[in-house]
Amino acid sequence: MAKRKLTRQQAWRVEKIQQERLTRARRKGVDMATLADERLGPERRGLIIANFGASVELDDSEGISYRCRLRQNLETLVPGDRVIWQPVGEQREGVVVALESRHTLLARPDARGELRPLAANIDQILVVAAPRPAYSTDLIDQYLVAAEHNGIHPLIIMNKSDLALAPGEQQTITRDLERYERLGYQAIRASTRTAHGLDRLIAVLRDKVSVFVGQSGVGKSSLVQRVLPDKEIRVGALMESSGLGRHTTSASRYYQLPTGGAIIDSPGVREFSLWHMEPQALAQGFIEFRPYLGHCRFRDCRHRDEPGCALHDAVESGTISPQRLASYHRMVAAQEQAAR
Ligand SMILES: Nc1nc2c(ncn2[C@@H]2O[C@H](COP(=O)(O)OP(=O)(O)OP(=O)(O)O)[C@@H](O)[C@H]2O)c(=O)[nH]1
Ligand SMILES: [Mg+2]
Ligand SMILES: [Zn+2]
Repeated sequence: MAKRKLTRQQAWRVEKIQQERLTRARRKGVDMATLADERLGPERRGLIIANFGASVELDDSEGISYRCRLRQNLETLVPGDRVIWQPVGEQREGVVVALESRHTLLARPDARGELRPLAANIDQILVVAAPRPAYSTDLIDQYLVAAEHNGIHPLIIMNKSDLALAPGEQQTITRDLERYERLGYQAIRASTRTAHGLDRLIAVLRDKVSVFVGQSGVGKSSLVQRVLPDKEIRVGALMESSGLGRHTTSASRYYQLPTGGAIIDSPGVREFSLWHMEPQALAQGFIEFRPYLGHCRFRDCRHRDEPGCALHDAVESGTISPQRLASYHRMVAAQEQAAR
């Protein structure tokens, strides 16, 4: 409970800082326009399409694209961000002066463990997996925990349903997907080769801002290409020898959908490591655990072999799957390992 209160307070503080920054930037923008740079046009609203580091690409309200530099002291902008910007000159260029507050933000730690934002103002996360490169339910669970933690609706896409698999492998996939469906997560089998499942995919994308995440090489960009055949999207070839993806997509990008809504393609990861979260917070991210949390005999129960563990009882009675509890334990262990 204390944790929740803190989060809300933090959110409020972040909001306040952003509002102040926005006001300050507006004031500064007016000064600049009147005093110094008369080429600087009036302030406008924009939507970030891609971030190239020193500059960003944004769309104005008519969907016209501008390349913009960034005013100093702006935080990292990501696809989906709403900003205030000013055009400069006649070449569809400009300067971003402020970031509007985000209603959701998906972030992940980089190689150095620093949290980097990935996409903003998204409604749903499409966790893409495939038989090749082999998926891991641990990685899917990490995305689900991240989504739940950020209050973003997750769905699972099992791509490459056209691949011929051994019967055992096929059964494992079916069992894994059914486990997620029992938890209430929508799981869609799809193939960009046969178009299997694409109608269902297009239906869930309508009027929502969705981000595609998942391992490199599972076919995120290929799915985006299928949904938007008119766009040119770079798709990678799997390295035949290793079966691993190659990190074809190097930066996230926002694509408006003609049917309403948008999709953000993101670069794949080999591993998605969560930022540091306490075991209790991780447990909250496993939605089926929620009704049992706080009901163990010991307040500091680690849900391992303590007597009177509500989670273990739920596994015994079949309402929590042993796979998900084991996945939770591996996630806690990985966090402890990283903290050392
Ligand atoms: N058999 C099969 N191959 C697919 C399917 N979808 C994509 N692929 C192939 O998988 C490889 C990787 O596809 P991408 O779309 O680049 O994968 P990605 O997830 O965007 O990868 P990153 O950008 O590196 O994260 C390419 O060779 C695609 O042709 C599919 O449904 N079936
Ligand atoms: Mg890609
Ligand atoms: Zn317990």
